[in-house]
Amino acid sequence: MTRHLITSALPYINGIKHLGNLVGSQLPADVYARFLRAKGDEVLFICATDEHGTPAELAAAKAGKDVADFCKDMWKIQSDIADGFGLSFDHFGRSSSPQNHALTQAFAAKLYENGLISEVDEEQVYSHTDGRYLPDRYVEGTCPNCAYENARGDQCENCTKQLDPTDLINPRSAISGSTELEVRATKHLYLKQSMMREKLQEWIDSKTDWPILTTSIAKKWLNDGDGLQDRSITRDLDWGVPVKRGDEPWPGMEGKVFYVWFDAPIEYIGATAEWAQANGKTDADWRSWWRNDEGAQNVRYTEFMAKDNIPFHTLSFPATIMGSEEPWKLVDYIKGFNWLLYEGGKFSTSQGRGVFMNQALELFPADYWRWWLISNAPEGSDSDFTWESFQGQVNKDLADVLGNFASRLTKFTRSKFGETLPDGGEDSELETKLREEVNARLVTLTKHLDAIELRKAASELRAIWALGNEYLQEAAPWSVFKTDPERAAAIVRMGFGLLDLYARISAPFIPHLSAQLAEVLNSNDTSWPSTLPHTPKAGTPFTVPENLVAKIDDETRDELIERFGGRD
Ligand code: B3M
Ligand code: ZN
Repeated sequence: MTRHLITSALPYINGIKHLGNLVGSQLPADVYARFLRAKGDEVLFICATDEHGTPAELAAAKAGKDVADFCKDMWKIQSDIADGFGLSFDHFGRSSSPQNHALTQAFAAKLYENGLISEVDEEQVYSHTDGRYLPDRYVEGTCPNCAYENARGDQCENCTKQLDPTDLINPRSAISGSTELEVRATKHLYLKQSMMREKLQEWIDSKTDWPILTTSIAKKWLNDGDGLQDRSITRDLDWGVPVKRGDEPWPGMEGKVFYVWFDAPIEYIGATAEWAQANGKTDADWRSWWRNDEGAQNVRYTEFMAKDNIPFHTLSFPATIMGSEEPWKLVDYIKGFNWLLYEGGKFSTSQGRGVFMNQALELFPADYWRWWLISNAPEGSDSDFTWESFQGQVNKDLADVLGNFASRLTKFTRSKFGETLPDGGEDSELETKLREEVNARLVTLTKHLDAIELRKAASELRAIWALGNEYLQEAAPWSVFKTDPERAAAIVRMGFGLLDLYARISAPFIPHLSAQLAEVLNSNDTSWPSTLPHTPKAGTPFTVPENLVAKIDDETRDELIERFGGRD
């Protein structure tokens, strides 16, 4: 049994996330976690809100709330939405937790001890209009790398380049829009990432099985020399992890906090410590997931994230881990995602363009979204959410193929045989052929899930569902029944076998619908099957599932295009 540590990139606390955020990290991580649990592996699936930094302060100010209160309320909202989508985190933590504070300060102390932190007189943007320093996102302007005009002071969204506010061309305040900015000197801590170049290079080079998207982004920033500049890891802000060396004060750094991208990945560890505390476990329990000297050497650690987060996870966070010279676990596999577009354009939180997670849940059951998003996950390239495609896939795959199979089979069986599975009849060549086909496809499905190839996995699952319909079509129990009821009995029992299989193998993708399917035979075996299991026994009671999947009609689709600002 393998022990799997799985983390999803931590959603920022600044607002409710859209479908693009969901498919770029939390959802695929959930599918993988559910699959591995079904296979019988030990899984710890961790996520948390990323609560520090300027985005949190800006959002709290906009909401007219104290930042700590804002974060507390928004954590609850995000946590409830995650539940609504069936995201099966073992713990959904908060980067503002005491655990993360302590770990972040401890890492900083180690890095300092190892000569990897320097104190630098730095230039900071000061705004006269706003009467304050403007770190990171408080400054916006034109990207020096790609000329994108709305680049933020921490990173260009367009080309993923990590930036400092002073790098921006034509900078302006994100609070007031003012361009009356001045560059002033203040002292900050720098992480000497450049000293780690060789180690990081060697480590990335050893990851030959990683997706090209992940390694290409890592290598790009590693090799252009720029991505590995020494970076400032402190900020002139109130909200965040206070700069300390472990428990000790850090002379000259009073009133400053660590940069959000320094403490956020450490929260993967912090949230694991929070998980232990919340579940009455010991320090040794959480450390066994993270410390190679305390049990984590046999843990496989997989991270999920969208492509703009890749530089931080392939370079910055590993630099922190390696630089500590302590046996903390490094990631084993990074699954990165491209962008999900909305009707051909960008999802935009600021412009409210696209579908947000709370709205999605109000409109349709979570599984409709899960199914569309996973089937169209932006793995190899960007993918495009359109209402038409969403409608088409829900109606075809979930209603016509899966839902229809379940209701046709159960209704027919009840009408001819009553509410327990009928006796008699033997398998024919048709069933043997079906078994072979299903088993072959099961091998492929399992292979794709093991490799976290989610689109391929979804399409294989869809093909297995389709086999059920084709089988019923060909075996035609409704006409066979007239002349040979025993044979019809064998056919429907086979059908129930498939239904039960579907409940189990669909669960990572559509857990709620799968649970409804499992209820049909009241089965509670959720383990991952390697072959189509034996057909359920005659006499087994069953129920007919109600309202499995409701189709989306054209009128509704058009209303949604209208309401969500479809095409511009
Ligand atoms: N919060 C960025 C984002 O939401 C960031 C991820 C942190 S992962 C440690 O895209
Ligand atoms: Zn750029």
